[in-house]
Amino acid sequence: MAIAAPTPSDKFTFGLWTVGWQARDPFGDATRPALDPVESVHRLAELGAYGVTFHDDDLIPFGADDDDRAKHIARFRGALAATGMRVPMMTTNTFTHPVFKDGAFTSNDRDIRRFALRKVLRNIDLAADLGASTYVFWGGREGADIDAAKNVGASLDRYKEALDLLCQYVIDNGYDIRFAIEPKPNEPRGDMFLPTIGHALAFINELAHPDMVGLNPEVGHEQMAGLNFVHGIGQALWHNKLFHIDLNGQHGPKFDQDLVFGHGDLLSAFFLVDLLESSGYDGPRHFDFKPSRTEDIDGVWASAAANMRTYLVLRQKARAFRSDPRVQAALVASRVDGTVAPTVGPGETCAELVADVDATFDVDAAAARGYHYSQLDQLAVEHVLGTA
Ligand code: GLT
Ligand code: MN
Ligand code: MN
Repeated sequence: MAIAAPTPSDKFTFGLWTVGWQARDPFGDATRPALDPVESVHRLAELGAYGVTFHDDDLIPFGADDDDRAKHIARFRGALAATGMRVPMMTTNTFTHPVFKDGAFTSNDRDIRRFALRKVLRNIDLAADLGASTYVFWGGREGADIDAAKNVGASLDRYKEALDLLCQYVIDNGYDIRFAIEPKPNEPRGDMFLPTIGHALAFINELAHPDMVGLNPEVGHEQMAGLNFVHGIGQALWHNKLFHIDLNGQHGPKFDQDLVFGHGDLLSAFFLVDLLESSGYDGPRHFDFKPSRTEDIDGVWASAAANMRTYLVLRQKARAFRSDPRVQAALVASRVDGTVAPTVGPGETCAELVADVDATFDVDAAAARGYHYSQLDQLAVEHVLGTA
């Protein structure tokens, strides 16, 4: 099937840290040279992306003086202006420098927590300046490797304190920015705070400005915990908390693979695109992948393009799936729309419900009836395989 090339209207974005990953891992050195962010902006624009995202340190080396900082920002602005690329999301690196080895907002060291807040505040000013409307918090080092190391309740108090303060800062400055928490169960810490979509949603409800804080869920992070990402996104949407999304691929519970989108659980990727495209979510389709350590620099750009192409292929397949009359009949046979009707009638009381001896309801027949989900799933598989 013919798949159109990506265009900015598809809203595909990439972190500078994705294509820029030099492929250092815990056991081996970098396999690729450093990439100039200006080059990344140009190359991604040529490939049809809408924009880039970045951590402060991806653009401005940690500890740079004011002159240096201004120069990096000016060059980067030049690349944005030359290409029309946008910066819809920004974030802070509070995990690489050794000062953050025990966390940032939740470090046991108060001075480090204060330093982390200053680092974030400064970068939020830049985010507002560059027009980023989403600011992400991935708590890379927020957590522990040893249970005795943390007072979990107090740590969550400090996490909340940080987010409440930052929300107030955004309000006081009149910035058009919302925050998005990115959950992850583990890695680099053995156990991280706010490990899943569910934990983060519950935490957001305890904040001073819950309306300003949502989620940036990542495919692989939920799948590392054995969770169903499509259901996680379904629930995030239900709470109106899907502020942003990190698309990539993962093969089940193991280290965070950050594969190209669709290169892990393909059927889940298909249903994810199906859901996103019908949900009204109109934010960026943000790829947070790591080009394999075995790729050279050409392979970096080829795999960046692969993310977008896979998304577009799946988008087309999802549309074909939904408009296939056999799928529509199978959905009826499976009674998927059955949950749309409220279970209890308007104004019906519990007493009325209990008293209702519905002569038409045959418990044995209802128990025996099949739901035909297998034929529905087979149709999805055939659509993905291109044999439907
Ligand atoms: C880091 C992490 C990602 C986060 C990034 C944002 S940084 O690469 O693995 O999942 O989205 O802080
Ligand atoms: Mn990841
Ligand atoms: Mn991510």
